[in-house]
Amino acid sequence: MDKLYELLNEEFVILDGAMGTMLQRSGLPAGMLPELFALDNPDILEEIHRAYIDAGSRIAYTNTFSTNAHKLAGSGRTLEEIIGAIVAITKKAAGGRALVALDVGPIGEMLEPSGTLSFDRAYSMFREIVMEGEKAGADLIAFETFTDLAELRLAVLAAKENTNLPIFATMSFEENGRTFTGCLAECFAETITGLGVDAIGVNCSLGPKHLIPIIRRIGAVSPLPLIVKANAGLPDARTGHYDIGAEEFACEMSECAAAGVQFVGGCCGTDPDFIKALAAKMQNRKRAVRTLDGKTRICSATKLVTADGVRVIGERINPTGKKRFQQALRERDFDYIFSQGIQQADAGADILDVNVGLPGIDEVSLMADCVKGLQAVTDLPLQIDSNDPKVIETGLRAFCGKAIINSINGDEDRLSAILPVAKKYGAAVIGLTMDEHGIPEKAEERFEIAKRILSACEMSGISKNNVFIDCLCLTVSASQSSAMETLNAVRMVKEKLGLHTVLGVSNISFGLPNRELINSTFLALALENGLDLPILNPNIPAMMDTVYAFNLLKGFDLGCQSFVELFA
Ligand code: THG
Repeated sequence: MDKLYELLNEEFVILDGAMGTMLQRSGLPAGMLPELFALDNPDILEEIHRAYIDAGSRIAYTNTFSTNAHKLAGSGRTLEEIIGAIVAITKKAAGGRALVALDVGPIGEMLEPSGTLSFDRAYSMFREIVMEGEKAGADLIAFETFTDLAELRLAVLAAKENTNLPIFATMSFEENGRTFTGCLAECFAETITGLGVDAIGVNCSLGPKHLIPIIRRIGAVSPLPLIVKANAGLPDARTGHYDIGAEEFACEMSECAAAGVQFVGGCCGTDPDFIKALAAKMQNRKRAVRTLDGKTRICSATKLVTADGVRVIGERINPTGKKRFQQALRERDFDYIFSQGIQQADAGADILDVNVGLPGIDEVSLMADCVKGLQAVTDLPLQIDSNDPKVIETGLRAFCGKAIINSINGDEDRLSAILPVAKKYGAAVIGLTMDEHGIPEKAEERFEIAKRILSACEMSGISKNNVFIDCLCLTVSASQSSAMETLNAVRMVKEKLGLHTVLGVSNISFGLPNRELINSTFLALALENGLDLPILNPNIPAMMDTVYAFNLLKGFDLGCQSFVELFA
């Protein structure tokens, strides 16, 4: 880690260029794994690394992109053998002039549910690779060319849980800013930054001209150091040759400076001449200071929900008070459970709360299966809702994206059980303004608990942006002043702490007639007092309509466009 920190002080760090094409030039036969060729020709591999380092590379990526049990099947070689030998050759070539990054690519098999590779199998494959890399003496791990965010997440978790090495993570994007599997650049940035890697970025698939707009989007979301390892332009469909030369590549790549990118290098079609030109070009440049937009985001791999207006959390995946749903949970009737998710998505929910807690039920395994299955039927981000910390961790682990935890409160035991899990998975948390003594009556006291929750979160490394406060909506028929206390508390949290706020609004009307009227009126009041993320039943038109009208009246619905589309 210390060695990487030294490099982090530098304006730019030059990475290396392509390995595969260099090996082909040196006789790698078509169809042969580069790893196996290199084992038979260690001098060739060493010479390529040395050429890149002579050209200015400060980090050498090992020739281990395909070193996994799936791609090596039938080769007669073990991971230990290959990684041990190749890291040793790379270290020898580096001779202390460059760090050695264990290069790790995707397994090459689709993960469940699109493919047959299970999460556990993929995780254990990555674990084996990274542990061998650390044992062999790599200085860091570079995951690259991933297109499935779920696979990259597993790889990063395997590295974080089984090694002490710093982690680089880059994905390959198409021009539209999505990967081949549809992962959005911002979703990658938000999710992988949340897992606590050391640098993120883009590699392969496009030349610098097309990758720089994408790295800018990533850099607006993530504070981490950025990486661009671009191709030498685009390949000619007929010859397979890339369309820009070393000078043009270096020129286009120098735009990385203005985008605030620190780690620059080449991918397919580049060679030591490209890296030399790049190193020369970056020499007198200054890296622009990036400005993050500071917005709060929740996401799945394919859908980004920015909390810069009212965003609706659907409450229907919850057995409370619902016989039919309870029966579905007991019978593991996933068709019914998932239909509740689809219906809410269609009704306009932005996020889905998932609560599968029932007495006498295996909540851990139900949560895992629900979270996995829901991701196959809807692209909405999820909110993991349970009293049991084990269930929360299971849900977060199975969810590919940045989730919300429902919930923590001012109780020290709850905080110490949940905050480390929230930090580990990069999730946002909902803090209820209650503690072991119950729910205070007065807004001021609820506000005090919110302050305590915020400071506990910050102490655990969870930023303000990821702390949402729920001032708790109680049944108005039981205590008439409580609605106003809740609204005042929401306003105080919003104005004095600057935090996002959540409320489960339907609690307000228990035991009263015409609940819809009370709920939708209370929702309007709460929104006006600063509620950002109402938890509600989106299938009730009066509730969603209140949200739409509120957005229109507050000027959030530009040109009244959404409203007119919905109702005209
Ligand atoms: N804050 C936070 N989380 C919460 C709440 C909150 N989660 C639970 C709850 N409150 C919000 N979710 C629900 C889920 C189910 C019901 C109400 C709120 C519910 N509804 C019907 C009713 O009102 O009688 C049941 C009958 C039915 O609709 O079929 O039970 O405040 N952070």
